[in-house]
Amino acid sequence: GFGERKAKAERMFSLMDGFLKNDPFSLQKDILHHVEYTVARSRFNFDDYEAYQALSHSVRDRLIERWHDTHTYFKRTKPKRLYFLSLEFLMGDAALGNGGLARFSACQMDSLATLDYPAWGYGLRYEYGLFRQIIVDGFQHEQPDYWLNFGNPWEIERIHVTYEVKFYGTVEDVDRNGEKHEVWIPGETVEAVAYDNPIPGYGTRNTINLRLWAAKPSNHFDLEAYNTGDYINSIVNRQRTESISNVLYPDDRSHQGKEMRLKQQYFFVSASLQDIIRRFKEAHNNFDELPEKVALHLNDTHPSLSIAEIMRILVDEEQLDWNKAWNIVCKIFSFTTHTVVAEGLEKIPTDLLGSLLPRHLQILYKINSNFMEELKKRIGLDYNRLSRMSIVEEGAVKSIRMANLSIICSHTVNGVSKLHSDTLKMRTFKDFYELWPEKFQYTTNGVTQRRWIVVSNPSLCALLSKWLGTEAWIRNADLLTGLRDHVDNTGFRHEWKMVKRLNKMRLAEYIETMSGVKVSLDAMFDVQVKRIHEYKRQLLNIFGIIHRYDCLKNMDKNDRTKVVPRVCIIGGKAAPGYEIAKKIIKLCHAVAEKINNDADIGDLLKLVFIPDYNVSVAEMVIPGADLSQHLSTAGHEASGTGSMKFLMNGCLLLATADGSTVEIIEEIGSDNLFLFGAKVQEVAELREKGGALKVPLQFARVLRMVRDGYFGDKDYFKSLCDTVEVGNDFYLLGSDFGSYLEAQAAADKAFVEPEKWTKMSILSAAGSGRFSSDRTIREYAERTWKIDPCQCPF
Ligand code: GL9
Repeated sequence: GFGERKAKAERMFSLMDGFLKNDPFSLQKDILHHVEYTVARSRFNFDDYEAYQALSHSVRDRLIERWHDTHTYFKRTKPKRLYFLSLEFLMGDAALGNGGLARFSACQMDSLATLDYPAWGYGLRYEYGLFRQIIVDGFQHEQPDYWLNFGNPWEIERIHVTYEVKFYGTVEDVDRNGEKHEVWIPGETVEAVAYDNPIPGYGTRNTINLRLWAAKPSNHFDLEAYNTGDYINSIVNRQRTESISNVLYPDDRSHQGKEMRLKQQYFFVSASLQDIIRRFKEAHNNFDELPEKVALHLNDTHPSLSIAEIMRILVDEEQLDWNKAWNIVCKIFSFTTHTVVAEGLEKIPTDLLGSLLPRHLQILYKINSNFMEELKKRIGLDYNRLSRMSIVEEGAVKSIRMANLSIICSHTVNGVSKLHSDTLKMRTFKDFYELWPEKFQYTTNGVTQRRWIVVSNPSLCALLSKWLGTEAWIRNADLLTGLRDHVDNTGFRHEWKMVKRLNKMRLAEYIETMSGVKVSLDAMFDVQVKRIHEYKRQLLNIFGIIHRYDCLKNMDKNDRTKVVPRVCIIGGKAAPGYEIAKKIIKLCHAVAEKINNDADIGDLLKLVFIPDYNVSVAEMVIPGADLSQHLSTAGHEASGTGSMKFLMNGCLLLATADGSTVEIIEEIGSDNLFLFGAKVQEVAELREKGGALKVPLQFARVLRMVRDGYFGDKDYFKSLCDTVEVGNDFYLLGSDFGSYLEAQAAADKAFVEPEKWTKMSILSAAGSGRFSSDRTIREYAERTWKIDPCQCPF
């Protein structure tokens, strides 16, 4: 009874001596304890790394305690839970993701915990995270990131939370109460082990879980192989199964139809759903309540095999009637798509799927044929439209369209910005929008101010709290608008400038150690950091720099004194197989080599490529930037989240009207950023003009310089130059160049008026509140997931 439980709890509590304490003395005691008993070094003799280990174990203990309390509370109160399914999480030290999509997942976990939502994240524990980029002679080389080498104190290995995941095999008919049923007889079994990563909320005891799966060989031995004496080969085969969760695929936005990638996806989906269903069944004895208790979120199409898997579980294992199962399933999934172009959407060849997951392929066919029947009733026999909307793509390689599957089965389809969502409705998924307009929503992305201000910019953090008179903005970023009240206060502006200067100093030191280039703190720090992609137009930036260099060279010595000095900083990784992106990196180095060693130029212009751009580097670079560039051809960047981090840190944006920038303008006003380039509705027309397009002379001149070998490696850069030649310039660098240079000139002009610049900087940060992932998560929770906060008491 209750009294008994209470007495037991009290006794436990007295034994525990209450919760772990957070005062310095208690922490010191704990750290020493862990030095001796966890790290197994003497308290009188340990090095820095061992001190770090002991410290992290002391923090970890506190996280575990909160984790337990939170989950006990969730279990007791039985709220509807959100399961956030993502193949990528870019947490920081653990680089288990590629770029924006993965970092956004990490920011969302932070907000889910902080806002007390009963949520779990599920992902894969890749042993090799995103490759490390090293630059040799200006070329990118990839090195493995074996991040687990020195152990990972932030995870908890759950050796008892394991599930079998099956692959291959055949589908056979079985008789069940006189009815014929299909069941899967799998051929290979792999075991999934859970690794839990506690995610603490800020200003709450709630600590949620990010559960990552690792593969290990199953204990189900292949008896035959062992008996036939092929012992060694059996062991080797067993070890091969471990490789499923070994390595993260480093290609953003392109799918390759590789078997291992499909295996990873199913491995992830199967383990996560077994875990979720087990938890649901602990508290319920039928599935009617599933939609009231469980929300499953598909972070892009990567986990969309979940749909087929849950149908298989409900129909084949739980023996629900197909229609009943389908009705339940259609109420639990929501889906966010992070891409723009139809070519970027995931497709799985049916022969690959059929061999790896034969039963799932059957299920997908059945889902599709039911959908096609329903569709014919709604739209008639419009065969073109039917074939566009089909889950199955006929053609040279018959394949499954994961986006169509996700849309059909989800109650909500989310875009990541207003502009992106319009593109989805009008272009990419037009057919579906016309069928189900109510399914289509947008929830603009956001980033967490806890990491992107509090952790990475402590001086700004202190300044904000001082002038806002409260730390409440850390949980409520809308309060940042309060900065507008102080924008005319010279004392405030002075402190604001000092903070920026301090961060520039920190960044300058980093640049010097990384690249040996000494930079002037009086120069404008101009930054473009993100994955290297043609559509993000790092090449436009480099061409702008070449143009600036060319102008300086041709300028009268006296006129040079009027030029605003710049430190141009570029960073980002290219997908290993993306040749053009790799050439952009090489060109950046070639141009830097020339400019930085030109005594004529001195501090007026510097170009540095920061190698191995990652979360830690971002924490250093973003607070130190004066200007940041977001140059995607309008209509190509679904949202963009880097810009939001710069904005929060009082960095001015130079950007196209693409993705979330459109909404940033709504918040800060077009006077407070440097906008340029073709608008999204102009892009198609410009492309049609092709060879007849007008391109400024300066662009032609810069292109000629690169072509003629002014920066060396003439032959190597030829194919790169070809991509922007008139008539072939898909991303419209040429036609946007004039407008780009004007925006750059406007930035220079503003920079020489420090008071004006500082005001723009303050107003940027003041308008960044909407781009907190707290707002994003609250919108998702209320509109899409329909979940309520569930705050653990104490
Ligand atoms: C992306 C989009 O390209 C970005 O515009 C968007 O901000 C993020 C998050 O929604 O998602 N989609 C995508 O595949 N990537 C994105 O950054 N790429 C990587 O994650 C590398």
